[in-house]
Amino acid sequence: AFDVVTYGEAMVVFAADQTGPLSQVEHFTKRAAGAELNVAIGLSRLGFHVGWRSRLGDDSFGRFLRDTLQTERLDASGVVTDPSRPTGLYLKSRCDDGSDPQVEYYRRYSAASQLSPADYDPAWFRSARHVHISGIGPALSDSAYELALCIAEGARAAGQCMTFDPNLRPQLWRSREEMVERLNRIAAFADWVMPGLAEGRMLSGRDTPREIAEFYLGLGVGGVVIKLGAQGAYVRTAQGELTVPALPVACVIDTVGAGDGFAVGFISGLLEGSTPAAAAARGNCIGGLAIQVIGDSEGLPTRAQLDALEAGR
Ligand code: KDG
Repeated sequence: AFDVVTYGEAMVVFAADQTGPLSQVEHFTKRAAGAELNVAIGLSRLGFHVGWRSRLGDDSFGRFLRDTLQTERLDASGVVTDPSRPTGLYLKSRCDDGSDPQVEYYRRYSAASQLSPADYDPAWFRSARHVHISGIGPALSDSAYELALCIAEGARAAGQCMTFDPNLRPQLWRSREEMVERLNRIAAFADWVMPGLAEGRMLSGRDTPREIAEFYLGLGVGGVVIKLGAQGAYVRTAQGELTVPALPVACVIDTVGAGDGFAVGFISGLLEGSTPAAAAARGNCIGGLAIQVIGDSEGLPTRAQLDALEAGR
C-alpha cells in the first residue's frame, strides 16, 4: 500500500549553464524533470511510500529516468517501456533575475503521450491514501486525459484524498477552451485544488483569490489553495480563509519547480494530519527551496533537512 500515487510524464531537462537565449547556449546540465515526478521525488525524500506511473521510451533518456526512480526509491512497478516511442526532452534557459525561463519541449508523440485508461490499474491506484494529479498529464493527449478522469473518479469513489495542481501548459493543448473545460472537469473531483493566481484566473474567469476559491467551492471542491509567489498562499475552505506568508528568498535561481515544491510540502502536511494552514506553510517553505537551484528537484529536502529548517523557524 502507498501513501501517495501519481502519474505523468517524466522528461530529461537540459538546463542552460549560461544566461541568454537558448539558441546561443553551448553548455547544459542534464537533470530529471516532470512535474508529477518532482512531487513524487519530494514526498519520497520525506519518507513517504510513493508510486509513480508512466511510460518511458527504450532509450538512454528512459534508462536515465529509470535510474532516477530507483535512486529516489519510487515504486516503478507500473512504469511501462514503449520501444516504439521516445522519452520526452526539454531545454530550459537560465535567468538569474527571478523571471520565468524560456522552455522548449521535445515531447510530441513521446512514450508518455500514449498513457491511456489501459494504464489505470484500480488496485494499484486505490491502495494509496492520497492521489495527486497535475494538469500536465491530461494535457499530453486525449487518452492521457481519459486516464486522469479514471484516476480522479476512482479516487472519489474510494474516498481517497486527492490534490489537483492545474499546472497550466497552454502550448500543450489544442485550445484554451478545451484546457479550461477539461481541467475544471478533473478539478471537480478534488479535495484540494491548488492553482497559481494567473492559473486560477484563467480557469475560473474570476479575478481575486477569494472569487477564484468560491468558483471551485461551487464545483464541489473541498478546499482551495492559491499560490501567490512572494505573497505566500491563500487558503480557503468552507470553514474560512487565511493567507500564509512566503519563505523570504534572497536569490531566485530558477522559478520552475516552485509549484511542485509547494505540492510536496502541502501534501506531506495533509498526510501527517496538519491543519491546512500548517500544510500551506510547509508548502511555501519547500517551494521557496526549489527556486534556489537550477534543476527541478535538487532543492527538495530530505526529512532531516526539513526538520532542521522547521526547528529553526
Ligand atoms: O513543474 C516543473 C515542470 O514544468 C517541469 O519539470 C517540466 O513537467 C514539466 C512540464 O511539462 O513543464
